[in-house]
Amino acid sequence: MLKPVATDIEALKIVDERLRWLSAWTIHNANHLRDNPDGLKVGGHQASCASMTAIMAALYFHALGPNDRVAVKPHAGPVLHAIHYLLGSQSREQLENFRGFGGAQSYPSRTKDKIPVDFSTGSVGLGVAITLFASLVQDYLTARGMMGDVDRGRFVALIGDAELDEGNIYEAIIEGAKHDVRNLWWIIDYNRQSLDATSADRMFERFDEIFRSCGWRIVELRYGKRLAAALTEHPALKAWFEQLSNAELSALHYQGGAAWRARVEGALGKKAAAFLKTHDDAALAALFTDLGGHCMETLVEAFDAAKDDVPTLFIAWTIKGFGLPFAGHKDNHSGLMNPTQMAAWRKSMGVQEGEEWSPLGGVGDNARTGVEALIERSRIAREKRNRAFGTVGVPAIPAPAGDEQSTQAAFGRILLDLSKAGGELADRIVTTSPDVTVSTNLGAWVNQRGLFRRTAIEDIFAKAKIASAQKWGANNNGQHIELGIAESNLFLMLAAAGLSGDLFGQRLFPIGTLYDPFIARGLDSLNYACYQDARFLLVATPSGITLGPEGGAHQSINPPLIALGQPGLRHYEPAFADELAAMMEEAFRLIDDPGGESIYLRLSTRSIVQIDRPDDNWREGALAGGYWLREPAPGAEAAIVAMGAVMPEALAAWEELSQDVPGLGLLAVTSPDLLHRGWTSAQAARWNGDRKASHIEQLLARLAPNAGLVTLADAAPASLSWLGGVLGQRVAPLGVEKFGQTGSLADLYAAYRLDGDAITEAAAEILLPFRI
Ligand SMILES: Cc1ncc(C[n+]2csc(CCOP(=O)(O)OP(=O)(O)O)c2C)c(N)n1
Ligand SMILES: [Mg+2]
Repeated sequence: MLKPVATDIEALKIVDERLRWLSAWTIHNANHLRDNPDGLKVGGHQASCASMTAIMAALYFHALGPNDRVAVKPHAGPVLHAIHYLLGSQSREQLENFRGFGGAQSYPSRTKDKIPVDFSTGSVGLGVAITLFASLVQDYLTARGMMGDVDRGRFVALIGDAELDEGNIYEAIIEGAKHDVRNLWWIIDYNRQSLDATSADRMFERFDEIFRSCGWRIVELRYGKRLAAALTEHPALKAWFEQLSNAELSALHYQGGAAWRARVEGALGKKAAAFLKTHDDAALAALFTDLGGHCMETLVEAFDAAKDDVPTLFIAWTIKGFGLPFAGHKDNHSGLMNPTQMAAWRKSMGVQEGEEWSPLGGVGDNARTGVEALIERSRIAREKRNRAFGTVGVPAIPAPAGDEQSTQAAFGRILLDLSKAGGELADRIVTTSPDVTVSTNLGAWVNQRGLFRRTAIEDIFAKAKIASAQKWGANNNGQHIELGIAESNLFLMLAAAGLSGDLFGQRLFPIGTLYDPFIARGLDSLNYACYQDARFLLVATPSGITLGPEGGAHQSINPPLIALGQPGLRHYEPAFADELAAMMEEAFRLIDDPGGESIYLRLSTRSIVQIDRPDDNWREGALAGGYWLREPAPGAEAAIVAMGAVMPEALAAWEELSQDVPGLGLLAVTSPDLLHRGWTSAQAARWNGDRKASHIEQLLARLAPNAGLVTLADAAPASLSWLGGVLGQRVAPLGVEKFGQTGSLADLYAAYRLDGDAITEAAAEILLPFRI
């Protein structure tokens, strides 16, 4: 029977036990009790959950305030659900459907879970780092007067120790140190086990040094109160205990009291006799498992003592699978308790069969009042302020004037014009770039709006009157957040700023710039940002072999294919400045729209002659993914289909070939991504009775059913070659399939078959098809 509740600590211990049980039961139910028609493993991580129930109880039922935000280690998701179940904000139905369709998700998900999830997690390391950037966004909003002190909170990451192998964590803390980031608690569940094995001993001694040198406070919670007292009393025992390797410790935790006894006896002999005499095997096991991360007094004390804003790394020693039969076993990561083991545990808690879901099952009457009071207080303490945020009007964005322009230069001009015009949108834009601010044409915007630093930094060059185009003083009113060269950080910054509406009740319009090929460097972080529906504008420039002399290492090939497969991110690739202006206007609307998405603009440094437009009819098509730049004759035999910076080659080839191919059309594709999505969703809708044709179907239906398409992109040809599948028309795809190299555009376009000759040959290929 559980003891009556004397203090909050006792109540917290009961909550800890309840969380351990409910998380394990949720996983057990999904794996052993629920129907499993597919016979597939359902899974769940009982050991990883048990490892941190005490830490999470101490946080959610004691330490967290209403503004604090938490990223929970992915495989502790069931504990978060159990917490909300106790708080009354999660239903039994959702728990029963854990890992089922529409049920509680395996890993905390902002968009799919029904409970409030501050940050989605799943790909280890990313949930940790986003908390740092969220704290930076909080500082930004506060400095700019968009947020009051009363709404500020702390950002907490609950981290598996093996997550610390992810390099993105170190990129983040380096960036955080530069920005003097604060209000972070990162809590390591130091169970010394990963998925495959026990973790390396030697490295752990170094992690604290790394963090310390980035300005963090380290709080090590190694021992619980009882174990600390016993080891202080027996220095020889302490010395022996502390030299045990991670693997030895884990093995002993698994083996239990008798094994501890044998090892202590073997190591210390007579010196340990008195100690061993006063502890039976069960007492020995209980004592040696009294690690800091399982000791409520230790946790509560540590959290209470760290209430200032210094970023703090807690290293909480724990046992993976604490309290479960496979505690400490190196293979326990996906270990599941069997029905017999679960039944024995249930009985030991005094829970009747059939009462397994009872939130406070087995908690005696005396204790119950105190626990219920604690839960109620925690519920109120966590109740969030209303963070509703409205929409921001997006003004029309005119195209910058100029007969010849590159899309990259036009991007800089548009931002500069927006800045000069002022208004709410301009004030809510925040730009960021991983050390390519100047080379992606953000310089003029930054000159206008300034760099953001919490503490002002003087522009020494300007003060010394040294001529420079970049006049970048930094202060707490600046709107550009400078990042070092770490693309993963760029995407995490965009993710955090792109969630500012939900997190802080203030919509920001984050714009991040980088070179197109280096998207790949931060790809999982970009996916992570999209996964949790953060909203931002990603401007990738320069792109393709059109970069010319700078060479192959900087020439991107496959980002349009990445975008084609990336949910939550809309790819636009303009050829002309007026298209770009329309796309930026649309991008801001999509960021602001609850049903919108993020946008990726693929731009170029190639200056091209702009097009004379008789009217605005192109605009709607350009925003939908494509439009006829040169109308085909009805039932035409062929069309050139081109995207982005190679449009001059397409236009020239169209002029030339039109003489021989009557009615030849030129289709400007502005978004293969949107065209593809429209095509597949129209097919799906037709089966639900909506007989509309998609945009690309309508465009291509203007041509003959057996017409041929020459597609042209400064990118992987597969970006456009799929267009042949829409109506079954033949395709000759031109694009880049080998790594780029240095050279003039004429040389490169000839070598990579993007020039007029290649287009003519491709046209011949479709008009005089090769027969096998
Ligand atoms: C980027 C990424 N790689 C691999 C995985 C698969 N994975 C999930 S948990 C895990 C090990 C976790 O160990 P640790 O962080 O120590 O957590 P514990 O379960 O011990 O608490 C791995 C490799 C993942 N989720 N994300
Ligand atoms: Mg671990």
